Amino acid sequence: MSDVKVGIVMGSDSDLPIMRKAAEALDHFGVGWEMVISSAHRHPEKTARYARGAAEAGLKVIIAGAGGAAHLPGVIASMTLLPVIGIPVAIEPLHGVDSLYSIVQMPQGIPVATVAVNGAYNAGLLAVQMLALEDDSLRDKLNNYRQSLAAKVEEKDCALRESEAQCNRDAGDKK
Ligand code: RP5
Repeated sequence: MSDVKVGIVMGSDSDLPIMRKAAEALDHFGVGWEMVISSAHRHPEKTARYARGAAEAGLKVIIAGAGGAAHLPGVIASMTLLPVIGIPVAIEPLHGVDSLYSIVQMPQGIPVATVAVNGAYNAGLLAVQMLALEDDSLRDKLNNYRQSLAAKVEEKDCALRESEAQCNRDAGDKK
């Protein structure tokens, strides 16, 4: 059985700097992924082949990102029952508003879970959360991750107030 659980698909290599962040998030949690360049417009046959074969290949989630008239996530979603997370990639001249609307405004019946413009890291996290539904160790890692986020907020709050004493007193209050 393959360790690759998430397919990361993008319309072009120009999306790679953004899409890499999805892989970073998955790496953080030790989730296996593969990356593919395909295109709903420039290579629809390849896109269809990939989407139709994804579940049988062992994938559990597909993350798809594209810019401009960004039909890739929706087209993939139409050809698989796997959950698809869409990433609107910001490109000139509309800076991602075009891709956001293209991806988020799916017709009823074929959902795509759309993250923020260039929100690839969150797409990776959302994929991990989906996989964690059936994986206790991933759930533990996600809990630790959330705690680390809260700890960072506390650190920043302490630094802002520039008073260690004040900070420690407040931390004590919460116990
Ligand atoms: C989309 O067109 C791609 O996802 C990319 O964001 C955009 C531009 O592609 P390139 O012209 O850079 O290959 O299909």
